[in-house]
Amino acid sequence: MPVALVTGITGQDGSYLAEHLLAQGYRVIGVSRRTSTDVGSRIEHIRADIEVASADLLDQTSLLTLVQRYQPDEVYNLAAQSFVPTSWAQPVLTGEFTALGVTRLLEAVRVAAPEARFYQASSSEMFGKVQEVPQTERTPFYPRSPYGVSKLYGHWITVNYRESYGMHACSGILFNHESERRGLEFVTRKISYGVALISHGARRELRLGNLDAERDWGHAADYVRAMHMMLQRDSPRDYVISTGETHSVREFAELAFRCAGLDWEEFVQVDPTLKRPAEVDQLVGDPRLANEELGWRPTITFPQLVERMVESDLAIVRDEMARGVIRREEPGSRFPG
Ligand code: NAP
Ligand code: F7E
Repeated sequence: MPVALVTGITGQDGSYLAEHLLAQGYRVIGVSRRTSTDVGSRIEHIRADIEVASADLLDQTSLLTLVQRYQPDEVYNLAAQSFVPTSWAQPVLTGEFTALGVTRLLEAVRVAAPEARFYQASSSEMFGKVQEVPQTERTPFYPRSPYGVSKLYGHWITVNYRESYGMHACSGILFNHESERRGLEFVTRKISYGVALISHGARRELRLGNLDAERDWGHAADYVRAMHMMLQRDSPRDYVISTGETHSVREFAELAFRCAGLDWEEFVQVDPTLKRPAEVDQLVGDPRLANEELGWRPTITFPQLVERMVESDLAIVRDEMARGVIRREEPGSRFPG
């Protein structure tokens, strides 16, 4: 039974990747840091099928001990401080997790399991102020946030360990991928959950920032398949993983409200305080290399993604209201930014 070590197991991608690897017959070791509250809701349904080990990207010894103990065949580094606005509020911490954390894990693998195959979760945020459209594996990078800069470090250190030590290390340059399990602070889930709250009468408005930003949005379940496919290649190489389509935040909102039979313009308020110090205006990836060499293709379309997220949040909010977790909106209160 091949052994896969997955950091960031409690995150969106960690949960989908674990499901996929279990279906492929792997022994899955999920890595979680110690927290004072339970962060395991996304993996509750597979908790009996995986093992969860404790380690932190900030702690070199914990990572080395982990790799020594489990001797993984494949290591997927999904852990990161992944929310772009927080990277301006906590730039040093973001660099520690999202940049140097990659070196710490690579060092642990180099020392304790050098034959293991290593996947780094790189990001389209590295393209930032885009230098060409669409973006490919050869497009120059121009990150626009401390998060993007940190991911770029993680990307190049992975290339460097591949070239310096001959390790089977590669990066997936993944464009935005969302799901019913997306964190509530990211714009797609903020919208789908906001639509559900409004639809059930628990809120009267949804405050958003830049409606003109355009993203290449896919579904996380499709994207984790690409991560696994990349590690099955004999020679490691980096790939852009995207749908090749771009849509604005406005379009996402319009469609999401329509899924619930509502007109977005009646409920969405633009809040300038939610705009970013430096924006990534438009992202659209060219996934042809992954199509051709990996045989990877997304299966969930943009309208299906939006519909799935809205349907899921309508059910979640219905249940939360039935349990009294959400109260109907008091007059004058506002949806939190
Ligand atoms: P996510 O939901 O924010 O999950 C991040 C994970 O990292 C969580 O499990 C979190 O654990 C863990 N983590 C954070 N700091 C850690 C630390 N110091 N030590 C150990 N674990 C730590 O992110 P995601 O959407 O699943 O994304 C997965 C990866 O892909 C991230 O690296 C992200 O930057 C990258 N990425 C995401 C996208 C996207 O559109 N989703 C696109 C490109 C790249 P806690 O539960 O304890 O907080
Ligand atoms: O923002 C705009 C915002 O926070 C998307 C992460 O997974 O993907 C993600 O980063 C766009 C931006 O994701 C609101 O200004 C408008 O232009 O959902 P987001 P992101 O910043 O693209 C990349 C690939 C990653 O690697 C990251 O880890 O939407 N926007 N109004 C808003 N965004 C938020 N969050 N909230 C708003 O109210």
